[in-house]
Amino acid sequence: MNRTLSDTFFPGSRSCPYFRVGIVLLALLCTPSDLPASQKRSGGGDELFENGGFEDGLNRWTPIDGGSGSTTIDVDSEIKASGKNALKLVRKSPRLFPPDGVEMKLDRQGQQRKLIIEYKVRTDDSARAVVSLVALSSDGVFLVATVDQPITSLRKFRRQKLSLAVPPDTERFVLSLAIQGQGTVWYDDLRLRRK
Ligand SMILES: [Ca+2]
Repeated sequence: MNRTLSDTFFPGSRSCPYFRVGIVLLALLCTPSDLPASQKRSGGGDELFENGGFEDGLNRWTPIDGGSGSTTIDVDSEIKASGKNALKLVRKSPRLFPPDGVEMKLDRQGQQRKLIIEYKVRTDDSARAVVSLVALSSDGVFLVATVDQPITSLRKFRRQKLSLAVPPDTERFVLSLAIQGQGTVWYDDLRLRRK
């Protein structure tokens, strides 16, 4: 069962009929409540996550529901891409599912048709880093999701990019930073760009 579910998480298996099932399961983990009143913006159409660099600890990030119960979620002031902190996820379970991590709920800002998420990630041991972005309607119905390639064996921070074509009736998004397998994953420098 785990093997089947884990396969659905690979973007390479988008043609697999189970992929959508995996995404729906992911969306079911995302609740549309407790949305922030606003997100901090920068100029030029760019939009920054508030606390996307974890300089303010875990503020605005919440644990993903339904995890393995084997993961410690904290900030790391020793290993980071920039600033004084990065997010550090330490997972003991070697199983891939259920994934652990944190998520942030974001209101849609304007009528952009595409969102680009940029982040930096580092991994250790056999842990896998998986980032996903889910679009939800105003009543919390799952619309679409994009999932980045699982990242492993990355001893230095690397910049990654993930984009999402935004359906017209999107009201909000859920961004998830997850860990699967045993080991450590660090995330830092998250940015959101609109197109
Ligand atoms: Ca940082």
